[in-house]
Amino acid sequence: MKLSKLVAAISMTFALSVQANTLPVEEAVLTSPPLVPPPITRDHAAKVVVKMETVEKVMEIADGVEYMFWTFGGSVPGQFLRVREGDEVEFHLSNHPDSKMPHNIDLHAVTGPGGGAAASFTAPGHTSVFNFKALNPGLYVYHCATAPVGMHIANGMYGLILVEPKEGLPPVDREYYVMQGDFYTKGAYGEQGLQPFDMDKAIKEQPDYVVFNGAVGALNGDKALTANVGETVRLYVGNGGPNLVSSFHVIGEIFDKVSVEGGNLMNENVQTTLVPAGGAAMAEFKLDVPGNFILVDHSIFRAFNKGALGMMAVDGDEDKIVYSGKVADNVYLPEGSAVQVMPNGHPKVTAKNKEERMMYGKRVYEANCQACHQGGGEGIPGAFPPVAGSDFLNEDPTRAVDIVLHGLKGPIKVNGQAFDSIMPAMRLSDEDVANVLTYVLNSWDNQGGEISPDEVAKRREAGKPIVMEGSAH
Ligand code: HEC
Ligand SMILES: [Cu+2]
Repeated sequence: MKLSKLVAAISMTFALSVQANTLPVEEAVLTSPPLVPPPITRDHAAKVVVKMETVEKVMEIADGVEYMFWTFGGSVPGQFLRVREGDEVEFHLSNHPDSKMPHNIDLHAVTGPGGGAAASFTAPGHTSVFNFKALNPGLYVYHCATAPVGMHIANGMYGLILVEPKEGLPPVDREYYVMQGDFYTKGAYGEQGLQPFDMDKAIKEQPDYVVFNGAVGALNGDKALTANVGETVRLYVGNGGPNLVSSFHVIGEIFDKVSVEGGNLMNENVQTTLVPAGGAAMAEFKLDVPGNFILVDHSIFRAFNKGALGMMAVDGDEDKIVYSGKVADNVYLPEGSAVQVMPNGHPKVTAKNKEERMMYGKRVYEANCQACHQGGGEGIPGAFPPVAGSDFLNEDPTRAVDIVLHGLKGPIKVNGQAFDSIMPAMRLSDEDVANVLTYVLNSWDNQGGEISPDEVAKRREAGKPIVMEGSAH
C-alpha cells in the first residue's frame, strides 16, 4: 500500500472512530398515532438507533368492515419518529416473518438516492440496517417504496418523521399525530366483511374511504383528541395519499400558526391548509372555548361520506364573548309571503294516511336528516348515532319528537355505542316532524308506529331541549 493511501485509510478509520466515540447513542422512542414522542431536550447531536417492524395485519377500516393493512409498527399511519437536526440515525427495518411481501422504507428526511429505499429492501423474516444523517429540519413523510409502490402506500404503509431544528420547537401544551389516507376497496363504502384492495379504483383515484389515522371514527367518540381551554395544541398533520391532496380544516378553530408543508415558512391565521400527498404540515392553535371541534378534509363529501372526520373534545369554561352560543331564536316571517313554502322547498302537503305520511316523511328525511344520520339511517360511528334499528329511538318515540323539535345534547348510548354531541333543533312544521318520524319508525328495522301532527303540536308547547346528564356543553 502506498503511503498516501495508508495515511488516508488511517485518518478515515480515525475519523469514523472519533465520530462513533463522541456521539452518544440512544434508542428512538416510537409512538403509535395519535401520540407523539416527547420533545428532544438535548443540545447536541446523537446517534439514534431506530428499530421498526413492518407487519401485515387485518384491522377494521370502518364498523364491520375489515381490511388487510400493511403497516410500519402495526398501526396506520406507522409509528412517529422524532430526531434532532444533525443526528445520525441508524435505522433497523425488520420485516415480520409472517409477511407475504418484501417491504422497504423511503424517508423524505433522508438525503440520498431513494431516501433509503434500496438499502432497506427487506424480505419477510429479515432485518436491514442503514444509516443517514438528518441534515434538514422539518416534518417529513416516510413510506414503503416496494413495487407496486402505489399498492404498498394504499395499504397503509406511511408515517411521519419529525426532524426538530437545533434550537427545538416552541413549547406547546399538547401535540398530536394525525395522518390522512385514501383507501380503495372492492365493496362500496360500508360494505361489511373483509374487503380486498381494488387496483382499478386506485388507478382512477376514486377512493371508497378517506380517513384520518387508518379508520372511519379513529378519532371520534372516546378516541377523540382532548385538550383544555387555555391550552395550545400542535397537530402534526401528514398525508400518505396515495392519491388525494387534503384540505385540512378544524371546524370552529383558526390555526394561529402553520408551518407550511412542514418546512420553515410560517403562515398565521389560517383557516384551511393544504397537505399534499406525500407531504405534511404543522398546525398550532390556542383553545379559547370548550366544545367539540371537528377535524375534516374540507373537500367535504370526503368528511361526511368517506370518513375524513375526527374530533377534538375541549373541556373548560365558556367565554360568551368569544362565542355566545345561540342567544335568540325568533320567528322570521318575510313580508308578503303569501304561499307557505316549507324549508326544503316543497309546497306544504298534508298526508291523508300512514302510507302518505311515510312517503312525504322520506323527502323530509333526505332533505334534513340524511346529511348526518346517512341515507340508510346508519349514522357515522362516533359522530352521528344511527336512527336505523335504534334502541334509543324505539324506547321513547315521544322523546324523539322533542329531539327533532327542540334539539338534543349530551352523552347518550345508541345500540351500545356512546355519543356525546349536539343535534340542533330542526325548523320543521308539525306535519313534517310527524311525517319524518313516522318514516323513520317504519324503516330499517325500527319498531313501527305513527306520529300525528297533533301530537307534535302538543310537544312543541310542552317539550324543551333535551340535555342529557353529564353534558359538557
Ligand atoms: C347536524 C347533524 C344532524 C341532523 C341534521 C339531524 N341529526 Fe339527529 N342527531 C344528531 C346527533 C349528533 C345526535 C346525538 C346527540 C347527542 O349525542 O346527544 C342525534 C340524535 C338523534 C336521535 C336520537 C338518537 C338515535 O339515534 O335514536 C334521533 C331520533 C334523531 N337524531 C333524529 C333525527 C331526525 C329525524 C332528523 C331530521 C329531521 C335529524 N335527527 C337531523 C345529529 C343530527
Ligand atoms: Cu411495503
